[in-house]
Amino acid sequence: MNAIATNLPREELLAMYERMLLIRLVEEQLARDCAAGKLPGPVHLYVGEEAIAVGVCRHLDDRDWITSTHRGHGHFLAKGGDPARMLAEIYGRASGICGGFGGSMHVADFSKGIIGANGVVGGGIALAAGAALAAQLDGDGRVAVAFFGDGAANQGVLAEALNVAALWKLPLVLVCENNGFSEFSPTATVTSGRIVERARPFGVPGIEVDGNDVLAVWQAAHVAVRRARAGEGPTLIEALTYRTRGHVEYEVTFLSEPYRDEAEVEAWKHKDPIPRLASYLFEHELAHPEELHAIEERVAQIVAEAVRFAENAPEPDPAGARGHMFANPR
Ligand SMILES: Cc1ncc(C[n+]2csc(CCOP(=O)(O)OP(=O)(O)O)c2C)c(N)n1
Repeated sequence: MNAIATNLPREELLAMYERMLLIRLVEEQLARDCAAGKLPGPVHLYVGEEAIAVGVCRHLDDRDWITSTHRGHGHFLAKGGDPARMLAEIYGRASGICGGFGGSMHVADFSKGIIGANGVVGGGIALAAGAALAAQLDGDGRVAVAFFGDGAANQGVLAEALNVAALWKLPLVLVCENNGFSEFSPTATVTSGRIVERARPFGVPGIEVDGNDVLAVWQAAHVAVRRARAGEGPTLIEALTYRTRGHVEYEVTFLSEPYRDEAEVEAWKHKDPIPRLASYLFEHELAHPEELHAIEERVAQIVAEAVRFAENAPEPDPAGARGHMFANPR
């Protein structure tokens, strides 16, 4: 671990612990909701990958932009999105962050710089490149971050974004979350070479990082965001991680056979980023178990209130659906 990350103030470490936990508890809630048949649409959960969104977004403020993926709840919450309005959106309610018309794969909040989750694999990469160009034209020091998966790294748009961002020195940070799978295909069966090395032909720095170590992610993002803000151009970060839940929550209902080894899943659960940060805090005498317990209770309370808000919110008026489809409806 780099010296800067290990010298982080205790408050910063506790804030990261709390935010990772918020994502985890919201996702576990959604897993239960999905199993109970409560959700109107599919959810792709981020369980096990929380350190990436949190370690990166700690360097951003509301004016910076992020783009996300179909697995986007963690990015939304890490960037400061409201859990209650996100849950209401996923439950399809009028108080949802997009009025209940977007659902899980479209949670967005421009006031927080969250351009949105995205059902188009790789779609967020181009949107972030555009946001980075806008930031550069505005000259106000904002940066844009694209989160995307290893599957998305095989879309041509990554090369296009690397090319133009390197050429124009755009304030862009490309964060590939390599969780070992693209739907049900192991990464090794669909991806050649190392993703991090795809930056090199464009003269862009590439940083490979343990995506389950929030301090390592924080450190990599520190370097990349500083570079972007200083006008030095883009960076590609490849964060190695694993999704310990399915690709999509209800996959058990349509998969005829398992596509991965249970022992592998269990092994990765032992690298869970949240207990890992807790162990770091205890080992370095930066927190007592009671303190973390108090954080856990506080976060559980926030999630319970968010669920209550979402459950009690009204359904949207179906007559309004087309109003959200066009900027200037005729
Ligand atoms: C352009 C496009 N192609 C295919 C799909 C179908 N699809 C949805 S998720 C997914 C896998 C994406 O894998 P990855 O980018 O590694 O993200 P992960 O699900 O692992 O987080 C695919 C192929 C899609 N939504 N969009």
